[in-house]
Amino acid sequence: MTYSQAVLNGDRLALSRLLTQVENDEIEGRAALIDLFPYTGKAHLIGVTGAPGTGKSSLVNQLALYYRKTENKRVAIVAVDPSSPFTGGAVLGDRVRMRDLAGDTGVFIRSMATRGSLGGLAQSTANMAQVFDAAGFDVVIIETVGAGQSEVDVAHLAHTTLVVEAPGLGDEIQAIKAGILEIADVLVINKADHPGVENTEKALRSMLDLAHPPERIFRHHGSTMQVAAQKQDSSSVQLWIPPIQRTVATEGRGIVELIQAIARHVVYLTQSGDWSVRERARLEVELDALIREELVSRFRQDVPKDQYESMLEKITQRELSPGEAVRILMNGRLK
Ligand SMILES: Nc1nc2c(ncn2[C@@H]2O[C@H](COP(=O)(O)OP(=O)(O)OP(=O)(O)O)[C@@H](O)[C@H]2O)c(=O)[nH]1
Ligand SMILES: [Mg+2]
Repeated sequence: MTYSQAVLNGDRLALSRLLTQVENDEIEGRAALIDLFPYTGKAHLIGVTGAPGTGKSSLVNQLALYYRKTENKRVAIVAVDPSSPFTGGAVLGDRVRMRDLAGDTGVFIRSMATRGSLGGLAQSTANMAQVFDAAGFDVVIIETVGAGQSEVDVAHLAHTTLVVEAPGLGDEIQAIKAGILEIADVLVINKADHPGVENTEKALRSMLDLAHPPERIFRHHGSTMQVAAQKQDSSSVQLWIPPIQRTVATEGRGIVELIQAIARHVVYLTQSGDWSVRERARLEVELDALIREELVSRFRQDVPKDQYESMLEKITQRELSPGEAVRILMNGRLK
């Protein structure tokens, strides 16, 4: 039996091995993704991002517990951040709390061993999410540290992105810098037991007011796509304004309300058609990436290395422009 079949049958060991193959972009992993693709498209992908130490892992832990215990959903967690408690590098308190989930076969926790494998961090995360989706996990939670473009890319995989802030970290400013507010579907002020919650909420609210023009801009791989915020013919579909939820992850406070906010977002996505828009954008990114990769590899096979090198030399000497060189090389290839 292949790993894909075993994964579809619920074999956890096979799942674990397949995830490694997929993460390392091995041939077997690629083949499995093709086998599994027809079984994907059902899971709800939830991205959890935010500055280091805001309590993302603690929150993910609480969300997973709630989905398991109250909604009986199967939950997969992908921790992209290497410093995450899920990788085992955490303080004792965090590891102890992870025991709530240990031994539960409805939960699968996986951390990314490398930052940015061959296909890029976002792509390998997307591939892992596809495997979990096919394996029948209802919810796939992806934790990343919101620090740069790669995290924003990862967030774009998700149907629902939570941006986690904490009072008193000056992270209002960080949020703007990283453009992270733009990707938030739900804003979470965790550590609401700390002083300064009011200020953080006020700052976020005023930024939200600024950030919500009448139409929404959906960005992916450099191009910008305008998505009508409201369907012309349907007055019942409202524009989604990210709610601000307060939580104390360590005590489980605010979790039910956060879960409800996420559920409302799913309803919004479905009714507005945004769910399909996001699916399509994500699959388009994947398709384009694979096409690009395939074209480059065919090109490298067809064009001898010395020919390529001599072209490069001519370009360096300003005898040829890169544009002309491409035309010559491509024509040579196609004839
Ligand atoms: N007081 C308080 N502490 C919290 C809360 N949530 C998390 N913490 C603590 O904050 C620390 C960081 O929590 P994590 O869940 O590891 O935060 P993180 O955002 O995943 O951290 P990185 O993955 O390293 O970026 C831990 O010591 C938690 O126990 C909270 O709501 N209140
Ligand atoms: Mg973490």
